[in-house]
Amino acid sequence: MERPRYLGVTPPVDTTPSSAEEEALADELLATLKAQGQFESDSERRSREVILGKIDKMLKEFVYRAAIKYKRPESVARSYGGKIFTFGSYRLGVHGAGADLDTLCVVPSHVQRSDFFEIMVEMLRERSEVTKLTPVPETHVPVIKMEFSGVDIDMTVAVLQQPVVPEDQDLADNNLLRNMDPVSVRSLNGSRVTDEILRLVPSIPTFRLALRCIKLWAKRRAIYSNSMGFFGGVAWAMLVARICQLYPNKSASIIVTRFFHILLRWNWPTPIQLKTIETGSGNLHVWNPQTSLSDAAHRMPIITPAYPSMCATHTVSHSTKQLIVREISHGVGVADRIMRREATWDAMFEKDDFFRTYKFYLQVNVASTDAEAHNLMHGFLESRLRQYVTRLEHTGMFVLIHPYMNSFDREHPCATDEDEQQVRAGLAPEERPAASNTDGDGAGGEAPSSDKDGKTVSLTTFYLGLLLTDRDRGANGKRCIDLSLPTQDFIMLIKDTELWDNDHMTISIRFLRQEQLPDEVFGDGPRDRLRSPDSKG
Ligand code: 3AT
Ligand code: MN
Ligand code: MN
Repeated sequence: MERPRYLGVTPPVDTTPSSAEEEALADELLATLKAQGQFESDSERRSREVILGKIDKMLKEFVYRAAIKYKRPESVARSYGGKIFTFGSYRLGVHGAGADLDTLCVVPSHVQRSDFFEIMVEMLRERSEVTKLTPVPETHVPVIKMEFSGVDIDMTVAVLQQPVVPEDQDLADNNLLRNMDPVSVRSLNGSRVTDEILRLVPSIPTFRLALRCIKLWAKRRAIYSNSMGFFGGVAWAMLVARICQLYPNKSASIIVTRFFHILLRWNWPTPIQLKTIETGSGNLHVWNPQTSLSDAAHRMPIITPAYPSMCATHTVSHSTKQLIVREISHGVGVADRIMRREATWDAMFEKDDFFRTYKFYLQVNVASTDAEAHNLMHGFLESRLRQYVTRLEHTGMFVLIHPYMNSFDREHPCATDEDEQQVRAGLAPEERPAASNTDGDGAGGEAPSSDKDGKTVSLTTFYLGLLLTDRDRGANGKRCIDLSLPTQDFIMLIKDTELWDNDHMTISIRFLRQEQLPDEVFGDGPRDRLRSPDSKG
């Protein structure tokens, strides 16, 4: 069969090159991203390369030590290899300064995953460069988290069904997945997907520049989060890659503009895919809305290109879909103004106005006196907040529930029990009479540990913006809003996890009117009045 001369599931829309003007706009985009601090420095780049080299050496030593453990002869133990791969934003070449480094350790079949979490973790513990070492073995994709020479590292592992992993090992062959354990398949997937995306775009430099623009836009507009029901890094990358396929010779400025226009008109749930989905020979589940009810329920499916293809956007809800579409439609206008030179690229990266948009909000507070446990709880709460949104959606009282991607995290020194209770309940400094003694006053409480009796409370706050239907108005026009059922239900769900520590943790949820929002959510900006889609009051 002859290979089509284009990348993607349909022919390109336009293969002509960009005009000089469009090229100039792409150069301006690059300059704006640089001015916004979106690129790492040369020294940071070199430092990451050195770190990768060191980790690769450690990996080979680890494979050797595992071989010795299983009584392989010394003479061959050195020949089993092992190789490090990268994935995530670093592999795509779109990482910012301070981004983490996602690495995958590929090891031969004599190695057990448990060895990785024992021998490798021990080797890392002995290194002076390593801090904040946190092995997370029991999870969907097991990972060792750490800082290596100050750089955040996520380290995953995949065991190949072959005796040796040579230096030129490639991960593209689907046959590698035969007889492989499912955890290794999942771990391998991150790397296979990023590699495949790069193979499927016509121009990698153009793809990178356009993707950097879209990622920063999505973060500033607060719609960048898989766990909260928006799109994550891989999904944004696939969307931009698809537009690049449709306009193979256009510069990044046009890719960005077409991105908004095409997505605004996209007929969801028609999936976005970069190539024909491979059904594969194994029995791994491949995304298929014809045969799977849960696949058919995906609202904005964006499908990963590497076998076994999955939907990267399964968390999108009724509400988050509306929000994504709303932002895309806003983006269309901004992109068009930039193209007409009525605005500069900075307009693309304006911050969201979440806290000025709604009349009512829910404030979800989790507080703990154990900072380390609190950290884990924070991640758990973030991953479960969607379930609160779903429960609220089911009440039928809302047109929209808007989960805010960014949480507010701080440590409060509390001098008195009363103050502690108020902090735990999520009361802002300006709402707490006792707060002046602890938060601001330099003499009283700047160093929490110096407080003899006082405790330090770690507090995490998430917000949901609420757009109500008109249905709940009584005869007198007054609202009657009772959210206690879904709220209690959600609180029970949070308290039900092993991470919950009833002696040190509290969770509270407050219903706030816009005027009641604490000052901190407005940052340094003016606390101006509501501008809203919720003008009905
Ligand atoms: P940053 O530049 O790091 O913000 P990124 O795209 O590299 O963007 P992550 O480091 O969070 O984002 O994730 C990299 C990849 O790791 C994306 C996905 O393939 C995988 N991944 C992330 N979180 C999870 C998770 N909870 N479970 C499984 N895979 C995950
Ligand atoms: Mn990353
Ligand atoms: Mn990561």
